[in-house]
This record gives sequence, structure tokens and C-alpha cells, in this order.
Amino acid sequence: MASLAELTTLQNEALSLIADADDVDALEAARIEWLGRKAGRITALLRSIKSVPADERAEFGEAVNALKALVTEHLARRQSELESGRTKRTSVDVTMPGRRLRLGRIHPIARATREMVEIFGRLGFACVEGPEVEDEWHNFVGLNIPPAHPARDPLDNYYLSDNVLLRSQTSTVQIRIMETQPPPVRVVAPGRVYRPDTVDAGHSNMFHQLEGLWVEEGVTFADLKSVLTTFARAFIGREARTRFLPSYFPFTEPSAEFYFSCLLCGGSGCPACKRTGWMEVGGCGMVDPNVFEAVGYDPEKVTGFAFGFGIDRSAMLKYGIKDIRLLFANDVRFLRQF
Ligand code: 2U9
Repeated sequence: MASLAELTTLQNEALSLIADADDVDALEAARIEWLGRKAGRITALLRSIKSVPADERAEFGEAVNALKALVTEHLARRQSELESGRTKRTSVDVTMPGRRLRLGRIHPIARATREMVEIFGRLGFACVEGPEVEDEWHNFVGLNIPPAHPARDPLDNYYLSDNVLLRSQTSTVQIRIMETQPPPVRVVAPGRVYRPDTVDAGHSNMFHQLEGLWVEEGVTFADLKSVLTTFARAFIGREARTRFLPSYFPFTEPSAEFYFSCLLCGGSGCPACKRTGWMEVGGCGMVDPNVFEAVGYDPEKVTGFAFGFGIDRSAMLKYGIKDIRLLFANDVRFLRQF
């Protein structure tokens, strides 16, 4: 006769065998081993009850029957687990729609830049890039910006050390191009620039510029107007118009500010253009002869025009973005809209 302690050991053995059965055949084998009618181990215990001494029989019989009930219950539970597992595996609904993939989006700045570069590409401009950490020569001296000029004020620039700063304009790239290759040159230089402005809805201390340069024999201000007007029509729409007002920059002479007819009202006047019908886009002009001298071009032989504007502002106008900080907040709820 098995003792009550032995019954507990048997119970553990039976239950772990059932739990380990990982298919219905293994489970059936476990059932036969423990509850088989002829040679089941619990069946044998049940048969042995009648030969237990009368004073222990009731307790022993109760324990064996409890063991049988427990093992039966575990067998049934494991059986249904295995069956439902099998059902899951075989019931793939091939007609269900696939899980939606979240595609990434092109950032509005990148999208505007690509579009601009593509338009200038059609006009024969190559796209060039240069370093964001620059020296004073490329950021100022080569561009005819003298030492005392307010643009060089240390408080208006991010100086990293004497003579080294984060570029405040992408003109540095055109200077580098002219230093390394002879005319003709027809390039646009998009990229990040840095100025310690106080950040608000319209200003960021890092923003994006696109500057263009065309240097060749016989290039005139008429070519400048033609290129920027063609660009405006491609970027805004066929009906776009341009306007040029006299201005001053150290690196161009003569210089102008250029305006596009308002993107939102088309020129009739609205709050966005302060009812003028025009939006100031950027600056431009004929490259100053001093700039040509600085890079070793002959100002008697070649002429050229240059222009520059903010990509961020153009993207904000085009896509209706009211706060420049949204462009740099990396918030997917905002970025997903583009
Ligand atoms: C070289 C020579 C001249 C590029 C130019 C501007 C005028 C200009 C600003 C407008 C708004 C930049 O985004 S902004 O802050 N740009 O006003 N840029 S002419 O002139 C050059 C460039 C390169 C070698």
C-alpha cells in the first residue's frame, strides 16, 4: 500500500507529465499510464483500496479518489488547451486585410528644398553643399564684409573660437566653389545657417537658406529677373509675379530685395501680405567685383548674379505653417500631415 506521502509524489509526477504533453498523442499516453483501465497506475491504486486495513481504508480511499479526480481534471484541461491551440494554428483568415504600415514622410523643409532644387536644376543650376562650421574668410572676408561690419558682431554670430563660427549664410559654399573651379558657375546651395536670434513663431536660431549664383561672361540683371520670375511661376503657380526693390548688401552691387505676388491672395491683398499683395522673399544682386577679386576671378571678364532666401519661410507659406518652431519640434503628429 502506498503511503499518503507517496501519493503526493505520484500526484506531482502525473501533473507534470500532463503539463509537459505538447500534443494530444502525448496526452493520451499520459492518460493511459495513469488512468488506463488495465494497467493505469491510479487504476491499480483504486483496486488496492479493498486490501487496505479497515481502519485506514476510508482515508486512503478518499486520497486516491481525490488524486484520480485531480488527474482527470488536469487531463481534460490540457486536452482543451491543446485543441484550441491547434484550432488557432489552422484558422488563418487569408481574406483579412493586412496590417497597415506606417510610412515615413518627407519633412516639409526637405520637401520644399527638393522642389526648389529641382526647379533650379531645370534652369541649369547644379546643387552644391559645404561645411556648416566655417572660417571668417569664407563667411565674411571673401564676401566683401569688412571687419567693422555689424554682421560680424560676435553677439550676432555663433563663434566656436577665434576665426571659427557656425556659418551665418550659405554664401560660403559659393565662395568655395569659385575658389576651386573656373567660370562658368551656375549653382544653388541649400543648407542650414545659424544666427543667435531670439526664438519666436517667425524666428529660429537655426534656419535654412537657399542661395544661387550664376557667373559667366555677359550675365546681366535681366537674367537675374528672368531666373527668379521663372522660379516663382514654377514654385507658386503660372500666375505668380515678381517685384524688385533697391537694397544694399556688401557682396552684391547693385542689390535688390525681391518679392513674389502673395501666395495666398494672388496679389489682391490679405492679412498674410499686410494687404500689399506682395511677400518679401529674399535678397539678390549682381556679384560685387570685390568678391570676384577675392576668389581670383577677373571682374573685367565675367559678371554674375546671386540671390538668397529662407527655405523655412517659403515652406511655411506654401504649406500654411504658422509657427517655425513646429518645423524643428520633431512631433510626429505635426510631421505626419505632410
Ligand atoms: C556670393 C556672392 C553673393 C547671395 C545673396 C542675399 C542677397 C540675401 C538673405 C535673404 C533672407 C538670406 O534667408 S535670408 O536671411 N539673402 O539677402 N543673399 S544676395 O549673395 C551672394 C552669394 C554668394 C559668392
